[in-house]
Amino acid sequence: IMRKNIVAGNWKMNNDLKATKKLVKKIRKSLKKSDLKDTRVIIAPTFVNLATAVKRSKKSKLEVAAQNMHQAKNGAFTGEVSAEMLRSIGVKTVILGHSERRAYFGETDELLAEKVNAALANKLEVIFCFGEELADRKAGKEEAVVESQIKNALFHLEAEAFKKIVLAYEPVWAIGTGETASPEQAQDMHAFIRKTLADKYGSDVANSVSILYGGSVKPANAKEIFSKPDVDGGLIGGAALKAEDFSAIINAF
Ligand code: G2H
Repeated sequence: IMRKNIVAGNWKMNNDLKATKKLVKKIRKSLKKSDLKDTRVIIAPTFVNLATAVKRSKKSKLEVAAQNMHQAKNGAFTGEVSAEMLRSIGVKTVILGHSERRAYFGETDELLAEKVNAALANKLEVIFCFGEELADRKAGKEEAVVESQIKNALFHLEAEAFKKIVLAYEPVWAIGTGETASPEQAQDMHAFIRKTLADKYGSDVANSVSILYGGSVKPANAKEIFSKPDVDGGLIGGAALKAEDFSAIINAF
């Protein structure tokens, strides 16, 4: 398999400047000690601390991503940040479509398609998040929901674009709730996602895209989840805020 394992920490709205510096330092230290050849490690601090995080991760394995961005090139969009701005401070990856963006900030598949286009046009890699809600799963509609989220936001792209796309399956019912999808539930959905990709773009593309699982991943469950063949890593929220937990998860591969 040619795809990479990825562990990405989504810090959400946590860590001020001082805490950012401290956590970056601790993560760098623990990365030095661990022997990770094939795992990419990414952190996503808040916008205000991105430049600091980029500077302080130089000459290390640690990569820095943004949690969001605006779809427009520039202009009268008070409070927003563009792909070009991220790029200009050395950010190479952006998380798009997180369920919190969808739920609290009204992000739709259509908007996300525009954001994906803007990110790719600026040579940013996209970690694209999606996942069903509890009611969808109870109704047996989880695959249909996930399929439509992926199709609506990504299937206008050429196959080539998937070199810059990482998928993150995050069942909403497992986010920050302490509830995790079972490794089997994650594997089943990841296999379905890969098949959906293969049907549209062929198996080479499908097999080269990393699919991360997100939702209450912690040191205690990471190993079993990551051991599944179609799970290529995790998007970690709460457990990414503690260097010890984050590095335990990284080393679960
Ligand atoms: C899902 C995840 C990170 P947590 O939001 O994106 O957060 O691990 O806290 O469930």
